[in-house]
Amino acid sequence: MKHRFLRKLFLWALLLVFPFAGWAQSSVNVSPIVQKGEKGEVLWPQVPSFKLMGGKTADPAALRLLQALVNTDGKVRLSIGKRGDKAVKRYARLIPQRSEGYYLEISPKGVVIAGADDAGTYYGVQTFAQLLQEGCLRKVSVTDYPAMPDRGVIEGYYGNPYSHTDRLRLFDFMGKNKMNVFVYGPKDDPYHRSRWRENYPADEAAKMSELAQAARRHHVKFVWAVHPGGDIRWTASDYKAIVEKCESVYKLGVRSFCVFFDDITGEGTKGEKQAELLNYMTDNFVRKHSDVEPLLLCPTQYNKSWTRGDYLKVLGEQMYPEVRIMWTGDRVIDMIERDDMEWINAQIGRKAFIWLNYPVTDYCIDHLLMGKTYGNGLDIGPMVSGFCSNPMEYCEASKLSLYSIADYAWNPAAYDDEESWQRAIQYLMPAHADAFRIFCENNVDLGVTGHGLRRAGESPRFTQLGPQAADADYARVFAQMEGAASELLADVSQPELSAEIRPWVVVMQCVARRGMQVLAMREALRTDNARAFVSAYEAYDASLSRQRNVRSRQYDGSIKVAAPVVATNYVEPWMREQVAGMIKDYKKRYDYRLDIFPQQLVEDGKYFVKVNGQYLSDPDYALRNAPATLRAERDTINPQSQEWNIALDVETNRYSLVNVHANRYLNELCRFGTNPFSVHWNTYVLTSKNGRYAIQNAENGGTAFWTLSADGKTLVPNLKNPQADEQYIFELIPIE
Ligand code: 14T
Repeated sequence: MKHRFLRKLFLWALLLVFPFAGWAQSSVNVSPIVQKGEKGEVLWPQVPSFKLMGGKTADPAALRLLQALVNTDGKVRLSIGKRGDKAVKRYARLIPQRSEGYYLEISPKGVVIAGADDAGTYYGVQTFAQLLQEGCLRKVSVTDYPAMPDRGVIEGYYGNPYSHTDRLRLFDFMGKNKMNVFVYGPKDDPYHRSRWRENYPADEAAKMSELAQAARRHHVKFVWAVHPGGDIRWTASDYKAIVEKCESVYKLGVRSFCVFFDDITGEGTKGEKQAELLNYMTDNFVRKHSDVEPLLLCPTQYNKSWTRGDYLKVLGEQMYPEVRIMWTGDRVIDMIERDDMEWINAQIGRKAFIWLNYPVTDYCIDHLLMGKTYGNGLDIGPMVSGFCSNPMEYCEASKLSLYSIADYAWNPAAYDDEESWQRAIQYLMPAHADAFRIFCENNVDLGVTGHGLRRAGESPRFTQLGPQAADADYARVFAQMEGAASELLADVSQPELSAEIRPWVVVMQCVARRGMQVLAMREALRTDNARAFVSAYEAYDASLSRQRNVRSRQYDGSIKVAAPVVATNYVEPWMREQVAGMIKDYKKRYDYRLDIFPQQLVEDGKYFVKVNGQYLSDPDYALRNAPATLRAERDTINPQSQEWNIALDVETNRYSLVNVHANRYLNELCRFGTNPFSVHWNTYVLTSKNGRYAIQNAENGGTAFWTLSADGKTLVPNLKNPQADEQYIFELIPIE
């Protein structure tokens, strides 16, 4: 009672301050942001009961949703329908001439929800649903429509496919966020790819048909994709098999289809054959049904860096114009800009359908991508035929990005990545938004990968500390992190999301605790307390071990098991550097318990590295990607080009080799790396025998030993991995 009174009082107070507030996102968040809207005073402090007009003719999905939202046994008029329906006839001129658009009005006369079509009516109700969350009804008028025709999700990653409930929940989410297409193409569904010729077994067929139905209830087009390129031979029987497979999926209730030719080699990659197949399917399947949509194609050359020959032109010229073609941008993983669209659309003679490889993590599975969705052009709406996201195999966590992608694709001109991200956080974890925000802030960048995508802005509270910060400031940041982790671990409000992120939350807790121990170690050195230092280091190490044992999706038959990492861009390297430096310092000053630190085969320092009596050198530091070179003579002009800093990385307990002259490091290919240094690739295992050393790659870099090239002039990783015994070829000679 008291609560309600206070809310009323608050609303009246607001009204006094803003007699007629314009469309403000502050009090009610409508997402995606509407194209045009006005919001005014409160007309009904409490949501009234309505008298429904147009219920007989309106879109069934819209009606079902509406009836779950409001009472319809009252007096306030609520007219619903689409262009041409009697109930909304008087509003015809106000309905936007855009497919999936709608006009929504709340006035003293009542509520009007008038769609340009059925989807529009449904989206009008979705907007109404969001407005109702305020608990009252304000004067409102909204004219809204999407900028991009198809907006949605492609389940197109390698890894554990979504569960049935993941997909059902996703469709609900998509409806709420006005996304209208779901492309079903999980790489690890055998009936999609490896065994594409076979029909789904009964139990899976039943689920597929339930999915098609469920998608419809949320105005989501369910597009079933087939991936035949691995073994297709373009024979008459292949053509027949593909149409038969589509017919069998059609019988399950699916009405939209797609063919993927990505990530294949050989026969399947031929453009003219792919075009011929898609035309054949159009003639012999799509056009045989009145209710099947034009096909969609994912080409083999689906990004600019992979284009060669006339492949795209052939598709553009030979394939029926109604077949849409997918595109990931300049690279496999890329954000999309105006120039990219101009280029690809000219190639294929139609508007490309964007397959955005974000927030997919099948190539960096230890990371969760929870940062802002930024980098896509705000002006490409008219140039795309669709915009879909390939998400993470973590369906709930992916919704953080999907929320913003929905916002962007509906209304790119109004899109603000920061603001949209803040709303997404609130939407997904309303009960723990602050804790969840801290979690997201620390799961942003993905590190060095072959694809090159990086995401900026990780761990902002940490990076804002700057060089002048006191330990107390650091302590506050780590305490916040630890507090957020504990709060999220105890969450019961969002069980599905919490279960998915849990392994990363545990890791964040460990990271926060390690951070605190780093500060304790600093304090111990300052106060000359060896015992305190040792116990802080032991606590640090215990958290590190706990963190390293965390796994996600570790069960029998799991396709991808993750070893979660968090805050890898700034916090982790800082801790590593701090701890390494402090251990060095400690060893100089104390003898107490030296056994607890990582044992060093080679002390950190400057060395000559010799093989066969020759000096390992960096003779030309201007040469990018140059191989590590052996020189018989000492370099008298640049002596430092033959000096190496060898250092133990305490995190991985492996060694890095950095040339003193130009600070270039040797990578896993025994070359001077051009990518940023990464401990996961560029630290090596050193072992010794009779005073000689072997150097071996590890982790992401593989297991090859470093050996002499055939001409004896450079080093090369030996991929055949012979006995370690033969690899003790290095002499390490300390300098000074
Ligand atoms: F079809 C494409 F648009 C596409 O992106 N295909 C795959 C996709 O299933 C995967 O999720 C995505 C991200 O890893 O990239 C494509 O897969 C690749 C790309 C590569 F460059 C697989 C191996 C690669 F080397």
